Amino acid sequence: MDAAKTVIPDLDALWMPFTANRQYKAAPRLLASASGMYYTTHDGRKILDGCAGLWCVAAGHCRKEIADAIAHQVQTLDYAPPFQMGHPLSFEAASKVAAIMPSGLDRIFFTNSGSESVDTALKIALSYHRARGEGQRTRFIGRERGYHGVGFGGMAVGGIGPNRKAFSANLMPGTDHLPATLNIAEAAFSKGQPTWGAHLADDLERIIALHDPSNVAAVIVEPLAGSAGVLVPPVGYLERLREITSKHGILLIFDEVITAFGRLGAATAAERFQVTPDLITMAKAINNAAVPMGAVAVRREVHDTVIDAAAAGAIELPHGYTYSGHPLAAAAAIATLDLYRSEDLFGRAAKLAPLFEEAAHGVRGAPHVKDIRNLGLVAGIELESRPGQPGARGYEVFLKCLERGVLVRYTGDILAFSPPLIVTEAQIAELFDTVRQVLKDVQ
Ligand code: PXG
Repeated sequence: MDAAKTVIPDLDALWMPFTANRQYKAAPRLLASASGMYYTTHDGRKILDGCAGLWCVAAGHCRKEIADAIAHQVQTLDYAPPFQMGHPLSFEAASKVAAIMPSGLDRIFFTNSGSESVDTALKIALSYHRARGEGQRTRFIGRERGYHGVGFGGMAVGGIGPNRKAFSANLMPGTDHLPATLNIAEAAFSKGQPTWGAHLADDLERIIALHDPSNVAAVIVEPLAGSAGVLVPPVGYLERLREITSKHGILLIFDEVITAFGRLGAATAAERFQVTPDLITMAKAINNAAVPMGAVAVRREVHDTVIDAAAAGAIELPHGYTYSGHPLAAAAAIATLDLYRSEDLFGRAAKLAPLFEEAAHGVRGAPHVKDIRNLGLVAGIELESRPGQPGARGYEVFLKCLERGVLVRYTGDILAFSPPLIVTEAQIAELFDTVRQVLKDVQ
């Protein structure tokens, strides 16, 4: 298709997700094609992808190996029911995912999104405690500013106020929240993990004591919080969460929807931080986002406990999706994981990280910059908000970067950067140079 000739379609019927629909439709921005590090817009402009789509296209766009695997699969076996039936690729994909998870987390449940992975993990946690005869362990603890998707479970453990506001009375009961770890007064412009803030994990002891440990099922956190604006865990913080949860028999869930598959320079954040949770939720880069897919990796003992508690012939976990382990998604996952390995993309992310860090922090001193945070191939640049207009400046920077051919993500007045792991040194420089220039032009 000639991208330059793409016509803008009628926009009315589509209710767009997490979008200011009226504002968008008044001045639409359409992407027509993509390749490697670049998108092409409907009017033929090339855009450097500074955020891997939405943190998900880790191997770069339209990779031939992945496209070929999907094309072959759709003509071979388009769909197979996943309940009481199977097809080889979902088993193969599970083995490949298990192989790169932390040691012991080698049982894989497939979903179609991060939100579904989170709700699945919460249900597995409840099922595990019930199977052990501790069915009273029903409480969950999330964290302020955490994002765990948009299911009722994920929203409840999530900590983003505006996402919860309209649904407040209907959220899953019995959830508490740890404090967020970001403190700009104490840790502004930290490179990598801040040294301030490990003590915030001690709040977990307080919350657990309030409800009694015997009532708490699981703690869920993003090891590095992405959506709420790149919150890097303080040194020692995740270790402390692990210590406290283990002490009280509480499961620890890492929501790695953003961090899994190389983003931090290792297969998982768990590996990067050397802290092993009991469950890991993932999605996005699991198959380079070519077909919707998510998964939960489960510690074998947790899996075996649920499986072994059921009567012979009984369905052990009454949970699953029509598209769990979909043949196209599984084919894409196998091809993607092979690409990650053959091109050593996780290693590449680790090697580029110091340069990426320098480039991101090179924006320090530009107008409006309040904080810069980074780890692996993730960076966040927090801007001072315009008085009385939170988010307006972030939106304007996003638009102006796009005009100059660079796609960045913004959340309120925080800019987020998470390029595909194939990004070059020159493209990293272009990304942050563009932002620096744009900041000079923004009120
Ligand atoms: N958990 C985490 C940690 C996420 O980042 C989800 C769950 C939900 O995944 P699904 O696939 O249901 O959307 C996410 C999603 C952003 C942004 O700009 C981040 C996400 C989604 C959309 C935008 O930061 N993360």
